[in-house]
Amino acid sequence: MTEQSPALDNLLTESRTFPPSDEFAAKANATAELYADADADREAFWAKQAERLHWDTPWTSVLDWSDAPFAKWFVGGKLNVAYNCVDRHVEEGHGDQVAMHWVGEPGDTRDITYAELRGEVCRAANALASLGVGAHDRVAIQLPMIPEAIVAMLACARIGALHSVVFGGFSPAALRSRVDDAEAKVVITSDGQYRRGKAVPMKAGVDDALAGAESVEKVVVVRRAGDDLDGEVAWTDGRDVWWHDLVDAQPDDHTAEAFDSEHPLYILYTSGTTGKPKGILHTSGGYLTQAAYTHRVVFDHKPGEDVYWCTADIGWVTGHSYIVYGPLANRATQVVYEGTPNTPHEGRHWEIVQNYGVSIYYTAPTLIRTFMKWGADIPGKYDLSSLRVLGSVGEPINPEAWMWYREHIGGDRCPVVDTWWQTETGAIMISPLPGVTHAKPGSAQRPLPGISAKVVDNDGTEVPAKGGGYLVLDKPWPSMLRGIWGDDERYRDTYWSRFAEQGFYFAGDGAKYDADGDIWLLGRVDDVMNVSGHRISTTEVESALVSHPTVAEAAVVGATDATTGQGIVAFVILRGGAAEGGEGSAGGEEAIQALRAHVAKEIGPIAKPRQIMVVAELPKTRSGKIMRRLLRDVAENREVGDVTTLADSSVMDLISKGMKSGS
Ligand code: 6R9
Repeated sequence: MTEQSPALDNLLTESRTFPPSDEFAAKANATAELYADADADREAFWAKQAERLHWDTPWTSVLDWSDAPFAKWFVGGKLNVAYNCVDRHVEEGHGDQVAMHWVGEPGDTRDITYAELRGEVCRAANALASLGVGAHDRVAIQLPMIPEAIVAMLACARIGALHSVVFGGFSPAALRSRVDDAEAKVVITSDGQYRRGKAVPMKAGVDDALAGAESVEKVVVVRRAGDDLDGEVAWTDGRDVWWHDLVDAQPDDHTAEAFDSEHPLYILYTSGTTGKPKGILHTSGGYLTQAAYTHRVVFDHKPGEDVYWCTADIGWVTGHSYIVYGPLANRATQVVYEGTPNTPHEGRHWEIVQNYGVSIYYTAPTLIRTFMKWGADIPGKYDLSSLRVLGSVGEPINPEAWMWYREHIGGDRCPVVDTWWQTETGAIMISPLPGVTHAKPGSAQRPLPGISAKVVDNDGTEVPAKGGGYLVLDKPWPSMLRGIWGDDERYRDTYWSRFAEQGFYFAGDGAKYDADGDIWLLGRVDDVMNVSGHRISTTEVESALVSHPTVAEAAVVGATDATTGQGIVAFVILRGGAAEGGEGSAGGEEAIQALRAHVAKEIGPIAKPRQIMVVAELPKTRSGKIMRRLLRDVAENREVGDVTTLADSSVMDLISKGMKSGS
């Protein structure tokens, strides 16, 4: 973070707006009155949202903030999170409703009803209890996107144990550091997983990770890849147990104990670009309240009518809040897909939307830009008329990608909701409300009813309309993190020290207001470049590049520059056909000059990239965030740093090679 004035040049000039149709607005879950209700009495507003859940014991007060920044919500209340997500719906007569249309990558499928899910979760809860897992114990889960992953999470919640889900593709070292930090007693994994049409081992990596891990007593192994794997699955007798041997034999009833509203629910480690990963801690009542509320109003979800699909992995917070807790608390019927979007073909997602009649689709900008790269003719081959709401999360969405999404996926009729939130916030914080908001491509717009956020300058003073600065959350919210596992000091330091005087939560994102007071997210504050004293966000230059017809995706970094402080270096992927220049080639000097001129025209000459590299892939984490830190290493001719959290670590080799030989 630089110490200079955070006033960002107001570079974007997006003026298109998309009001909701009367028909959508008439039936929408959200109404404009929600904002007024929440403003009139925030706590009463949140109490009303919490009342949609089943509480065994009612709370005595809504919020206790006396020990800030450690919040307590729905103080004294007791509930069981898994009961709320599963049993409740069965008891209310919806046992036969499909909870999950699961689609495996190789084409196998399973439909699981709420009654079946209850049986599975109860068996798994009994199984964990039989291994000696009880309330407050930690269970690490590293699984592919299979039903057992969701069942395992709910089984933990049911018995009051904390889950710590680790991405299926994370390295043994990453798994080990998370297991050690949380002192996990049990690890749940699978023999293997399907990835791009191939069965690849998983248990082998877990074995490597766990060598000498003292806290781990048992490893439970789901058989997923079976005979498709080459060779036997190594087994540690006494420690390892097959899921089917352990779980299938258990009774399918289990009495769910009610836990305190502040009982810990899970730990989720943020990818931690540097240093030790942070174990973000979430608790029960407030978290479930906000996950369910946001899922209902932001996606306009109607139980029994909609088919909902969030394409995230459960290893990411989006999978926790918008595959597991929010949708299940709201009795959703959802699609859960195991595989990659281009296996076996680039129309896989649209084929699934068509087959299951998906009506709500929630994904990340990186995937939308990938779809753009593949071309609009691919979704054009499928019937997407069932869709009615589209969501985006994870990064700022470029107006160009937003428009493409609305037009080619949403048929120009579906509202697009750009949802800003973080692992730490637990649930959506800033987003349009479909049926209410006049949407603007590229803007997350306003804090949700019940949520308060501001854009402030270095001193914590709110900036005026059209001003830029830092995004802060100035009031506690129900699903906020309750700390960093085992490190209260780091919690205070990281989030609460920057604006300690004002008591603001520092989100680490740059943002600005437009003339209407709507919020535009500009990426992490360390993604803000300083070129000759002008603060230019990487997002804005990326958006300008992506708005050029030849560019599918762009990543921009600031590289140290002797004259300008920082110089803008862009890495671009060209759209199908335009990419003929090939990996590392200049993609044609003329084409590059045209792109530089285009950025100058869109933003101003100051934003013209010093250098543009045409590449085939960009380095991304598994949640789809571009790791600009690595691109900065390349741009500054340094040894490329730690690549362990990349989805595909070979990408960096290709880019570095191209940089040396190319442009
Ligand atoms: C849910 C999730 C959090 C960071 C956050 C911000 C970026 C997420 C965004 C967005 C602009 C959006 N981010 N959603 N930026 N517009 N709609 O992504 O959690 O993995 O913890 O990342 O992601 O920079 O600070 P997490």
